[in-house]
This record gives sequence, C-alpha cells and structure tokens, in this order.
Amino acid sequence: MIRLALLVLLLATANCSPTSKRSWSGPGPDKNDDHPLAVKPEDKEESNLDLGEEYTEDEKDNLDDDKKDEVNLDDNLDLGDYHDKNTDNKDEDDKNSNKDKDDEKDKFNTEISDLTEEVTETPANISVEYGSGKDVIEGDIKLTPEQAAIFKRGGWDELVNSEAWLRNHGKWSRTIPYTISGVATRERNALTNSIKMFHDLTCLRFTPKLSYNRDYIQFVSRGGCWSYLGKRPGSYARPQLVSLASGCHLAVPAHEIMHALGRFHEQSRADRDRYVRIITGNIRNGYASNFRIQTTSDSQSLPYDYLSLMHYGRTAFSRNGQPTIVPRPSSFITIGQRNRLSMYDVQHINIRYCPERALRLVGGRGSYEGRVEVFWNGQWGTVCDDLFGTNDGRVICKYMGFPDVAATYYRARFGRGTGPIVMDDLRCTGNEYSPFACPMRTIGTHNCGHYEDAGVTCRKNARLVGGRVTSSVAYGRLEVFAEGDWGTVCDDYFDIKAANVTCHQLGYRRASRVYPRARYGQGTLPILMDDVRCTGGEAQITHCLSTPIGEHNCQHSEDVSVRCVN
Ligand SMILES: [Ca+2]
Ligand SMILES: [Ca+2]
Ligand SMILES: [Ca+2]
Ligand SMILES: [Zn+2]
Repeated sequence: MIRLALLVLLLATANCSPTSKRSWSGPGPDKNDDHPLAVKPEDKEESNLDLGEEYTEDEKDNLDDDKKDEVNLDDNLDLGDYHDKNTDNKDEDDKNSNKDKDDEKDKFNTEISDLTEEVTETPANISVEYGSGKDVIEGDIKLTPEQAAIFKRGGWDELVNSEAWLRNHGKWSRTIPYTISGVATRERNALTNSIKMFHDLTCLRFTPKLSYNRDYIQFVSRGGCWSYLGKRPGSYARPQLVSLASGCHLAVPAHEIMHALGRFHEQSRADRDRYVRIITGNIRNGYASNFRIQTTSDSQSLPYDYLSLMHYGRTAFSRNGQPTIVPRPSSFITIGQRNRLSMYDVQHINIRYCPERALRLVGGRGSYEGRVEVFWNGQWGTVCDDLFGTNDGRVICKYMGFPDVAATYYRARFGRGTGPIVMDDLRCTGNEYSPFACPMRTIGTHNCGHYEDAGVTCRKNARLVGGRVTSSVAYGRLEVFAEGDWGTVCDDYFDIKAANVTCHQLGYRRASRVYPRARYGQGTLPILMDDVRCTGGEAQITHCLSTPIGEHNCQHSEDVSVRCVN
C-alpha cells in the first residue's frame, strides 16, 4: 500500500517536472502547460489547442538575461493573469504616438532653422587636420589594402568602378555596436553628441558592444579623422576602425560615421559640376584627385546639398588659402559646415537604413500591402500609376524588407492619398536598391491626380510555423525575413507589444499570446533576431530595437511563438 502511494507520487511528480515539459517539441495539446490562470476568458472557446505559458509584460520587463537563465533552469516562473495592456490603453497610446510625432517634427524644424542660422558662424574647415597618406583619399576616406593596390595601379577611375570599392558599400544592421579606445575627452564628447544626432533623427542605434556582437565600430585615435567607406566585408569589420584624433570635434565624428555607413562626400556627386566650380589652380600639388567625381555615386534623387555635413569646405586642400571650391549660384553660399547633419543628410541615412521613414504602404490588410506613400520634403505623398508595374513593385517591396512583390495596382485601389504626388512615370529596372534610385520624372513633379495613386501587395516577411493559420486565428513559431534571409526570433525580451507588431504585420487585428521556449517546436533556420523590444507602433518586427540581425546569445530552444486573432 505504501509502495503504491509512493509510486503514484513519483509518477505525479514526473508528470509535472520541467524535464517532461521541455521534452515536448511539437504542436498540439500540452497538458503540463494547462494553467487555469493562463487562459484569458474571452479566448476560452479557442483555447483547447494552445493553453500556454506566457509572461505578463511586467514580469518580462523585469527579467534581465541572467535572471532569465535562472528561470530557464528552474522553470519556476509564476504564470500570471494575461494582461493585454496594449489593447486596454490603445486610445491613449495612439494619442501619445501622435504627440510624439508632432514633437519630432517640431524638433526637426528647429534643427533646420538652427542649421541655417549657425552655419555662417562655422569655424574654418578643418580638413587640414584630416589624415593623409597613400591609403587615404579625399582627405579622410581610408582605403583597404586591396583598394589601395587598385588605386596605386589604376588610379581613381579604376578604383571607384572596382568590385573592391562597390562591395565595400556594405550595409550595417540598424543596431551598430561600438567601442571607444584612446579617444581624448573633447573628441569623445563630440562623438557622444554625434551619436545622439543619429538616435534623434534616424532609426540607427549605436550600442556598446556586447560579448556576442561580431561586427562593430571601434573609435580610435590614429592620426587624423578618417573612416573606411561602408561596412567592410567579413572579418574586416571585426572591428572596423574610425579614427578621431585631436581636432575631430564638432560634428566631425558624425561625418566619419556617415562614411562608415557608406556615404560619399557631397561634392563628389556625379552632377556636382552644375552646382560648384573647382578652382584647380588653388589646389595643393598632388591633391587634385581629391576633387574627382564619383560616377558610381548614388544621390537617391536628393537635391545637391550645400549644407551637407559631407560637403568640403571652401578652401579644402588649398595651396594658398584661396578657395578651391566655389558654389555656382552665388559664391556667398556657405559650404563645409561641420556642426550637424543637414535635413538631406538625415534623409540619405533614412533612405538607406530606415525604409519605414521613407516609404510606407497604407490602406491594405496589413503592412505588406497598400497605397505606396513616400516621405519627401517633410511630408508623406503618393506615387502615380503612370508606367507603374511589376519592376517598380519589386524594388519597392524589396526595399521595404519584403522577399518580393505579389501584385501591383492602378487607380487608387487602396483609396486616394492626400499629400503631394511625389513620384510619377516610375520605371525601375528591378535591380535598384530603392525607388529613389529608379528612373522617373523629376521627383516632386507629375501630371497626375490622386485617383491614379499606385498600390502594391508584397510577399509577407513574417510567418507562423508549426501551428495553425486560418483567417480568424494564427499561431506558431515566428519566422521572419530580414536582410535577405529567413530565420527565427529569440524569446529574450519578446513581449505582447512585439507580438502585436507581428500580428499587424501578418494582417491580424492583434496578438493574444506570446509563447517563449519553442512552444511550437525548434526551428532549424538561423536565429536572426534577439532582445527584440518594440514600442507597439512599428509596421514590422524588424523595425523594433534588437541585436544586429543574426547576432544573439540564444538557442533554438528559445524560439518565440505568437498567437494572433482577428
Ligand atoms: Ca505621368
Ligand atoms: Ca530566452
Ligand atoms: Ca539575448
Ligand atoms: Zn569625409
């Protein structure tokens, strides 16, 4: 009798043990997870298949990585009532986010007026302090050994058309880890201010390097201000150096970061001769090549920008103190400011790194389809359907982070827009990086009406795997398409707000659950996102704060799953 009781006790214990819970690895009923408090009343009729464990927002927020490791080991997490704060406070959140947008706009307008006022007081250009030597071109763009060899052999033209140059236009993830080593206090403070500009005006986030970050920028002091152009390939970005020696203050750190992000000097644009005159006679001997035009440069349809932080100063590389570069419309136009990112500098970065700040799809079933809207000159406008076709849709979808286009539409299929009509006669070849780089009528001009607003449906860039997908409910392991690959998402920090973004992205009204720890099976694809933190208003999960794509401290046993409902 006693033996039997002991056996029953043992069996009962085994049935509730963490080991048996973790050994489960497929979709379907999971009795051990059946906790009465985990079921939200209104979901009861659908809850037979997926009574699950989940964190409430507060619990999740309070967990740091170490604590979570403990939780995973002991499996002693309290399962609490499910709170969908996001839905409860929706109206308030909406108001707040509108207010935030207004604030942002005000701030930006202030920035611009500050810029035009202050720029005349800018100290003389400080390019004399820039690095020099055979492996530096245009004063501060450092060449890789491979690029330097091409430059030495074939000169400028061979270099800028070489694979070694173009390949180096590599993109960073929007989260960019960094370290600082040996940079003096004044320059270090300037770097802090520069980083703040990027954080305030773009989606880029510079974060102190963590042990598992692979590619990162190391700010050093190595003779002058210089940077490589774009993210260097493979192991050459581990770390990628940016030098901020004495004199690299003001917004010069932002200038060098812009090079590292892939941006050229403004006056080397292919169309620059229409905007500035180069006074060759005043250029120091041997420095004329610093004034060459980059035929491969891509100005993304943005106007020539005298106010750019990336424009040379008037007397750059002068042998006699006389101007080497003079604006054409009026020699009194100020060039070479080093105080801040100009409005178009910001737009350059956003077009390259933050597509959601340059393009959006409105009026469709999810963020993967709708009327194409373009951010231009401070407001959202539309694209005319004249000549609009599959290649245009493909460039737009891929640019926004979708695998491909599914359909394109004419005649305001998703309703008429209200802003300016920004793009007309768009005729992309299909290979452009963004629609801004496609042939079109001069941007901002058109012969259209809003009844011609173009629309697209893109192939979705998120999916729920290993569960069930119907028109009213979908659940499963989250897989996302990011930087050209499909992969899984780690459960660290992933909460109901992140799940809501996912569900909106898939065309569902909201999320009802987040499941940590591979609730719908372990994936086999790469783990692409970790430490995902969303505000809830993002159009895509890849717009949320996270580790750089593909960098993580997770295992597939931490794959996150989500449940969406209509
Ligand atoms: Ca037209
Ligand atoms: Ca985890
Ligand atoms: Ca993590
Ligand atoms: Zn530069």
